[in-house]
Amino acid sequence: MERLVSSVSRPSIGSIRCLPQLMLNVRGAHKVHRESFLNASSSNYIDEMYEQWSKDPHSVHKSWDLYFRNQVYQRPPTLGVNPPSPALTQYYQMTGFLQQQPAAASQQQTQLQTISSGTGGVQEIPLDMKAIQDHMAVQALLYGHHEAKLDPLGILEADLSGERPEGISLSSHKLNESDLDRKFILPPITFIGGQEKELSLREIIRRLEDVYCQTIGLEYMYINSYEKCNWIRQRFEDPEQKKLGIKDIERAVKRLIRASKFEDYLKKKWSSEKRFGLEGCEVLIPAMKMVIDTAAGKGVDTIIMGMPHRGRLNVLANVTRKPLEELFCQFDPKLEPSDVSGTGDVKYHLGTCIERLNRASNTMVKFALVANPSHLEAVDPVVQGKTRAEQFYRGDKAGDKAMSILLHGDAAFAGQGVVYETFHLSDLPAYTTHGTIHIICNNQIGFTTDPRMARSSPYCTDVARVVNAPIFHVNADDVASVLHVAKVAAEWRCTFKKDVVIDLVCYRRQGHNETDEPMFTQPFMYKKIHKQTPVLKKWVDQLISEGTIKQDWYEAEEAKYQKILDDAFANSKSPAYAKDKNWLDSPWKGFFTGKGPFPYPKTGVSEETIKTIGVKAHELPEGFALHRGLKRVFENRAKMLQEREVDWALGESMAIGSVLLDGHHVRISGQDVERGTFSHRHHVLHDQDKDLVFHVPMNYLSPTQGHYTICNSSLSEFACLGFELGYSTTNPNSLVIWEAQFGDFANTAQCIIDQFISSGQAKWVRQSGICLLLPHGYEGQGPEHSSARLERFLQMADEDEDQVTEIKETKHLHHNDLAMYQLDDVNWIIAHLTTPANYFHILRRQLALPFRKPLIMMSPKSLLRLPECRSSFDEMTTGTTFKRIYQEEGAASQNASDVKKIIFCSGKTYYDLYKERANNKLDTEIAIVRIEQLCPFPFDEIRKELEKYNNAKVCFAQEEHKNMGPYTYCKPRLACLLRSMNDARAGEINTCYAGREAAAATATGIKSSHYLEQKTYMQQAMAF
Ligand SMILES: Cc1ncc(C[n+]2csc(CCOP(=O)(O)OP(=O)(O)O)c2C)c(N)n1
Ligand SMILES: [Mg+2]
Repeated sequence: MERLVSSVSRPSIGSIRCLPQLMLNVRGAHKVHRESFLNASSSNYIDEMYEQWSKDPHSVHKSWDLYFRNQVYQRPPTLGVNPPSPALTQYYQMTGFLQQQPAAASQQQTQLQTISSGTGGVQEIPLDMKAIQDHMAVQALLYGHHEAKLDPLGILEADLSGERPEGISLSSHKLNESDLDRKFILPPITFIGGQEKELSLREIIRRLEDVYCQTIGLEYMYINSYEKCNWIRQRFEDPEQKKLGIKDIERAVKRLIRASKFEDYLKKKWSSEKRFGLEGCEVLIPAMKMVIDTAAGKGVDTIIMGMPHRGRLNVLANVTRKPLEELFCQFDPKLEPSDVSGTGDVKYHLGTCIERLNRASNTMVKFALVANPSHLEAVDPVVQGKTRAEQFYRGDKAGDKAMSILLHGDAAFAGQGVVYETFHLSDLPAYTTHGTIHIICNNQIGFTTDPRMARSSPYCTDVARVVNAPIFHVNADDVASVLHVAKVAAEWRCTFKKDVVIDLVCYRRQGHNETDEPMFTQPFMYKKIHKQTPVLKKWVDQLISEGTIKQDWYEAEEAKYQKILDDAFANSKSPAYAKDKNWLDSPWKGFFTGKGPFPYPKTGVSEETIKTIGVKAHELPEGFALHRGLKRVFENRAKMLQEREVDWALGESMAIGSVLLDGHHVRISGQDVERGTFSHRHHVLHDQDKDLVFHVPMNYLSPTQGHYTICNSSLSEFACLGFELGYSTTNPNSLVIWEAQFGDFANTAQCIIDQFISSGQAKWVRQSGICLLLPHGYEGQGPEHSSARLERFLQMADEDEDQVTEIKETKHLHHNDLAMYQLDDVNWIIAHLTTPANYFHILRRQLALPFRKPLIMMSPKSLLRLPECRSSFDEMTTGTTFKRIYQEEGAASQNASDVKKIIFCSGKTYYDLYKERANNKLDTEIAIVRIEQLCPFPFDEIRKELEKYNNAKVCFAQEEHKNMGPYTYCKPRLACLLRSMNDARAGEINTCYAGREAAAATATGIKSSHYLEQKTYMQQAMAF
């Protein structure tokens, strides 16, 4: 793009075009008008605002509130001199500057504007000058980036708009070329003057253009903080700040050599292998290293990273410094991992964890690159959760030690909703990681799709504006600018603990992957790319010609790295490097190192413990005003405890309380979990007389207990579940629970469920004990408040429906208990429980197992208050354990051979069946067996029931529709079991079904249909 003002001494057409561009970008003026903080620059207006604000801070716009709170503003002490010219007055009016005070401006032509300077002093500036300076600076800063030369190819504008705004000539704004040589006092919100206090308009524009319209484009003026804006201005407007020392240059050249030669090497050795190379954005490596060096210099020692396919191998090799042997052996199809079984993943998805010395800071830094699926951006919240957990476990309350870096592609960053959802976690008290550095590898293409067809926002980074993150766009072919931006971004994060975005505007030298032909779809772009000199050569040629580095030195460095690559390649043939454990992003040192066999855990606790929790979980601080309704709830609970009983909520409290008392950390999050969607939990109590005074009794059980975090979440399932998953992988000795508001909504987090939770261990040897509570049950609340889609979770279980599980030899732990073997062998546990005691045990079992498995729980709604749904202390005390099934214990069990029908069921259906059977006086004829743990399927225990009720018809009952619920999962397993027993009833199971008919929607929205369906299936269940 043509330079707007070529030099101070050349008052050209260009300069005439430039002035309004900076001063009155039409789009810009419009935006300024809309942003109340920036809009009002007149002192009258500010005074009015101040006046209003002093009386009532809520009466003004939030931006004004922040402005005055920050104490940037001081009232003007005097009236001033210079009247604004009629042209300027007209101009202000046109642009909306004077809309609040036209009379004041024209009458009081001597008014002064007073604002504090960046260094805290107060300057008096005549209004007309002040206004023009302010306006100019503000406009230029706000919109200069639209004119910046960000595309290394010079084709696309990074903001997708190649058009100059209309009305670009000076004359259309009542200004002319003579104004360019007028001197203006520089406002304190700019550092372009250096030592100078005033400059000609031409020079001001030239300097602003140099800072804001070259290879760096800055967006930050929406940040509601004078201090933060000034902080950024200072770092970019002062040319001294950008200068690199020779050491920095040499270090960056070496890094660029590594980044570039690594790709060349892979291309040469494995030309037909997909690697999603970094060519065109090699500068990412020195940029990331600069970020890391800067952060490490400020005390960060743990960096958790998430990134997509592009350049991932390069990041592993040159940022985390994963041994090249371990990378190269991934390309060898003959080398199988020798240590752990699993189905594995492609090499550009794997994670890793490496600790190494950072030479720049001379400190040890731990890197974790989190494994991820192809699903772009899905890893973002997982990284944040892991980072938060790292910070929690080491008491890093402000994120001084652990920090996350997220890398993104331009198309994915703009397109994927989870990016937005993750941004919204960034400042929440229970989710913040105290600032993330986002780096976009903006190659201006997504697979074959041009950004003009892929997004509606000007920049691919616009989503970051929702959290007021500063966005630094930079031309990736200007290495020095990239390094500066990277340094400032890291300093920003470490100073303000807020997110920041680096937009590396680059290109993609190959197709989407190395086997793709990009000319099919991007002929124009790729003709340019083919002619584009690689950034390493470009920069090194420049440095050599300037005499900054020597050719010999450069060649020696190149040769050094070539040797490293060759040596690693030779070594990589050894199977010693092919180990799955090399790819673990969260190794758990010291976690169950024994080989087993491990006994099935007894998860009961002493009666003393139960009583203590019962009391302490309901104690209040002195003078705490509890809600009247809650007092009644607490009284009822006290009565229940007196009777040695618990309901669902108390069973949960007992599980959590006892885990806490064992010293473990517990974290429960989700929408409205503090109270509980169904108002049953009440773990966070609010003082009725004071705002924001609340109490979490479960954190006051004992001084040695683990910490309890219970937090309501943002209204996002995808990001919040991802976050908790990441959290759960960091430390196996804590209980991490995510609760859906209703189970139905969990499918907006389907990607986390499918790609991470159900298959994470198989793909990435990464275990997680996360527990999902998914309220499920048909209670006439319509299609979206009934089903958590139990069938989907069951269908994803990796257990063979045609095989009765037996203990087999495994590579991992030894087991001689079938229940343990099954649990270890399966990808996740799925339960649909009927008693508070079993709920208590299954939560406790999560931590008692010598391995970690995700637990998917269909959790109840009406059972929360059903009087029959209670458990005695006796089912929870020492020696008791989780029951995979509940046998029939009533009359039918006394004469099992006479029983005509055995009904298998799970969850709340049991209580309906129980009542119906009693009403029909069929207690001796029908046995009901509850399958509490659906997956892994308790073949051994069910076999005993089938043997016991050997003359009974085998039936399965469920309240869900036939194509949903547990039926489709249980039917083949029951049949398989009966076949294995040579039992003739194997065929019957196909016909004996009681439940709703197959349907498209999960539940009817019509109450009468609901009741009819309920009645019909009960009748089916009771029929013979
Ligand atoms: C959620 C999701 N949808 C679709 C894809 C298929 N896909 C793989 S890469 C890609 C383009 C990504 O473009 P960009 O984010 O700009 O990254 P780049 O490949 O250009 O580095 C697409 C659509 C995917 N991996 N994930
Ligand atoms: Mg792209």
